[in-house]
Amino acid sequence: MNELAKKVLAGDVRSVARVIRNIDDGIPSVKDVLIDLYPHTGRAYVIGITGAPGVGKSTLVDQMIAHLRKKNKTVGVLAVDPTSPFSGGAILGDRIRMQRHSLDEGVYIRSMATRGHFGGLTQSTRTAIDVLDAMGKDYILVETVGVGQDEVDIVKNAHTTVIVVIPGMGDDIQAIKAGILEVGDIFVINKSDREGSDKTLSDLRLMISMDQKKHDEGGWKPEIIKAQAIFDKGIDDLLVEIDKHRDFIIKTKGNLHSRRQPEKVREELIEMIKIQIMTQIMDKLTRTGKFEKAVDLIVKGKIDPYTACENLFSD
Ligand SMILES: Nc1nc2c(ncn2[C@@H]2O[C@H](COP(=O)(O)OP(=O)(O)O)[C@@H](O)[C@H]2O)c(=O)[nH]1
Ligand SMILES: [Mg+2]
Repeated sequence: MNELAKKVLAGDVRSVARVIRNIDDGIPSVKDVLIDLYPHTGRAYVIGITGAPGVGKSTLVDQMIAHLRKKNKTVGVLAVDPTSPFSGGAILGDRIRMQRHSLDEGVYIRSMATRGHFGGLTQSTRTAIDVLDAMGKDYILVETVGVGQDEVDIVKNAHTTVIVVIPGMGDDIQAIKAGILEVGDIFVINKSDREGSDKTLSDLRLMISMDQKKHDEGGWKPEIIKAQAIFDKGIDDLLVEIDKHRDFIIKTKGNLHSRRQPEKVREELIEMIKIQIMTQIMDKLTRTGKFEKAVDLIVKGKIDPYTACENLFSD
């Protein structure tokens, strides 16, 4: 077995950090580690926490860690920021918010930001989840910022997706309707110490009921929870609801191996094939200088991009 993989399985945090950094940087040799880790994955329960910047996701995650640790559960955290190409301010804030757990051996916190390699953040997050899973964490909390397809794709890796909103986000609630409503298993109205949480509650209820199709078919009916993360309120309710959702998955799917369902496997494999093809072809085209030559010809108006692209494949 790969030495690094052995250390990850033994829970060595420095090795885990190294592997995740290699994933983040798109270092090809990390694959050997992942192959050895794969048989040890599928045990952790993955929770996605998403919502606009500043709604209190990190504060919530920090409290969830504390509650889970009281139950003797180990926790891995990935703070993912699709909006920033480098580990920027948001992620720094996440780290600070969860600082009190940094010396706890039962907690492992990492941030991830896209570095622009082909795999993209969705793929690297999924892989990082595998690493934390293999290292033996019971729960993996994935915090993501930003609203959009990236975020939706990232939370697709979770067993339970928690969407965090705050009171008075009328328009924003309309905005989340677009893509993210259907991936929300639980909604948290955080900062409910502020005015307007009842209005937000009824707005959300309405939106969820309009999405009724899902529950008519015996699907999961998303719950809405009021919370005040900084005052440690609503966290127990949230964890109870997460447990309920977990039971629901087991009841309807038979197990928690969502990643071993044909539909998921297909999706994941296609993603990997895309990356592989892209990497190989781009590698060759840049090495031989053909890519830059094509760029140059297009820029000079000597060829159109359609023909140029075809030419790159034909010889
Ligand atoms: N009033 C109030 N403020 C909160 C609550 N939860 C978090 N905050 C504050 O909201 C700000 C942003 O929190 P943070 O967790 O970094 O949000 P994130 O960007 O979603 O991760 C911080 O100043 C928190 O102290 C809450 O329940 N009530
Ligand atoms: Mg945060």
